Amino acid sequence: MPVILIGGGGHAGVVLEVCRAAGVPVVGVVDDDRACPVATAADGVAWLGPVDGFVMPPGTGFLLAIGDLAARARVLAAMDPALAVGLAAGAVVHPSATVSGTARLGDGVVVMAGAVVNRHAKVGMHGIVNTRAVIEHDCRVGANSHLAPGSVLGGGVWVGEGTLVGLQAGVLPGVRVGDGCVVGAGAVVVGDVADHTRVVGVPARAVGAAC
Ligand code: JB2
Repeated sequence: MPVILIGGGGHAGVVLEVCRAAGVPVVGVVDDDRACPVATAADGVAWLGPVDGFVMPPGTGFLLAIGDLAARARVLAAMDPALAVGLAAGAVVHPSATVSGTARLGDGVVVMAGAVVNRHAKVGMHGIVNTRAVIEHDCRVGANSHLAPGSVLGGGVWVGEGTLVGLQAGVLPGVRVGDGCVVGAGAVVVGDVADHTRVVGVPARAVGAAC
């Protein structure tokens, strides 16, 4: 299905390249800023208008292409829920990523170059599996969560919705990380993390609430 990117910044540029590598046609970009980086002659992507009031053309799906999780949630919340589900594009996977045939990716998930999603893992709608992230067997990742570049979830890890696992962070096998959490870059999570908690360090410790 041809897709429209929602958001036209740095993250969208990477999503655009994943789509092109995967052979998914990109119709254009929707962003409040007409001069957003992706809507340039170099990328050859049309600017279709601002987010507010944008109506998806028939036969197209959308990919959330904003990196910030709070902004993504705001955009989703402003959509008609039925429309948001009905028009979300299927998952888009870079050809250099490895996704097990038994893994399940929700609509709108983007799997970037070199990532691995192993046996029986599940990633919820609009998840970001960023460059070289690894999701081991039997993991569950909730909707609209972001596994940043180089992050690793051990086998059977559970990650809630709207959670960021930062650059090169790791979560040990079987650990549960709640909804709306932030795992700082390079942290190693060795025990369960309550909802809306920010953890940093090795071993990771809570340092307050995630905004
Ligand atoms: O609340 C919002 C909103 N916040 C940002 N509502 C709407 N409708 N649009 C929003 N945006 C749009 O997302 C901005 O207009 C802008 O075009 C785009 C954000 O672009 P930026 O390049 O600032 O960030 P990004 O989200 O594309 O990338 C970030 O996240 C990635 C995961 C960067 O930190 C990247 O380095 C990172 N890899």
